[in-house]
Amino acid sequence: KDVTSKIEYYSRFSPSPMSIKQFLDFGRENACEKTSYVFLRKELAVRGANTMKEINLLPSDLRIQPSVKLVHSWYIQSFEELLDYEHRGPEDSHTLNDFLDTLVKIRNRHNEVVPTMAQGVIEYKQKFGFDPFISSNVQYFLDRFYTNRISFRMLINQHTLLFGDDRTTSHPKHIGSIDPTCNVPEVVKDAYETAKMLCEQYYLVAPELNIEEYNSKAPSKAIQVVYVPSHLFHMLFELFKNSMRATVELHENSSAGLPQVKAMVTLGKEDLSIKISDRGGGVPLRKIDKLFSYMYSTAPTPSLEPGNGTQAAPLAGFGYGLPISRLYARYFQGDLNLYSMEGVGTDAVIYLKALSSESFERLPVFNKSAWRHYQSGPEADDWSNPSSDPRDAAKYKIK
Ligand code: W6P
Repeated sequence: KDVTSKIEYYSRFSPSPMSIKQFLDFGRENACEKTSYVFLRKELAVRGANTMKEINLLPSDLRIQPSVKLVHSWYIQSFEELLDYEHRGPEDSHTLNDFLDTLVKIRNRHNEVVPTMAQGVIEYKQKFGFDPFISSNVQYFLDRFYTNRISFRMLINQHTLLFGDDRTTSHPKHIGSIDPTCNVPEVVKDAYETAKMLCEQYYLVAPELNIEEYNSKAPSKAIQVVYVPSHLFHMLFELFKNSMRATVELHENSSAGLPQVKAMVTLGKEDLSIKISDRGGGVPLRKIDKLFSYMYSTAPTPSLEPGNGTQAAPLAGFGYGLPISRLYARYFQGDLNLYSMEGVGTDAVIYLKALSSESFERLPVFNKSAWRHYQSGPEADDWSNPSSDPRDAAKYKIK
């Protein structure tokens, strides 16, 4: 009956991935609150239990940091609140209303998970320094942990938007958080304008935007997709902030003005692709992986340091923006890649599935294979290392 054995029990189930199409069908035709309730009380417990099993496998030096323990306690608390519904039937209207309140409470409790985990990584780094083995464990864990969180919030949002009080205030065309006719270039412009405001606040200037569209299926039609616009906005906003910062910092003092940031939106049979290109000087290949690294990219937030309170927040670069944006892209079977040419500029490409029947959730599963990832020690590399065993050319000289 104790919470540990319940976590054991629910973690043995694998999460059930939903496709965007399923989310839609569910919300449109037989929008049945009782069915949704019965599905969610189990599915959320399963997804929560799977993640808690992985928290337990984190390196203990990291797991004992106060911030990590705090986040863990939120998961236990929310899991226990979900267990209260195990034996409450869907027929009682009190059950359904209480469940809605519980979901909102859980969502709010977990609002600060990302900055709190980042704080935990900072605490660890201050005590133990940077360790490449721990860093690869943290990368593996946080990618899965944040994907789980994205999925948890997706499920909660769908239920509360379809059946809760905020039902009437939401966009009439949307099904929960999904826009069945999400106009991609519109979201690109929207994200650009928002980033532009921040950029102008901080630097007093911002590069212009140039958008091109190629709809290979219907050349004269707007490019649309069945998608969660807030996820798309989140990714694009992050990319624009990075592109603008690089552009302004490289060209601030140039008389020629700022080079445009270009966006290209394309639609093919399988992929909907969005490329954001800047002429911000680029990033060497060696540093590209680091842009997605949780452990490299966590530094104390400058604006949170004492005596820094009145300064405008810097545009980007101190946080989890890029790795989490890539998780949003991958969550529905897409991806986010950077192609940089050092000295000139960077292309960032978001790939989405063009068909909603192909965008189903990509979810972490806690199993033996996941478990093994946390056990393996730092193995010897199986590629040559340029610094080890330097050849003395003289040895091979023919005398
Ligand atoms: C840069 C670095 C970067 C990261 C992500 C997106 C665009 C850019 N541009 O220079």
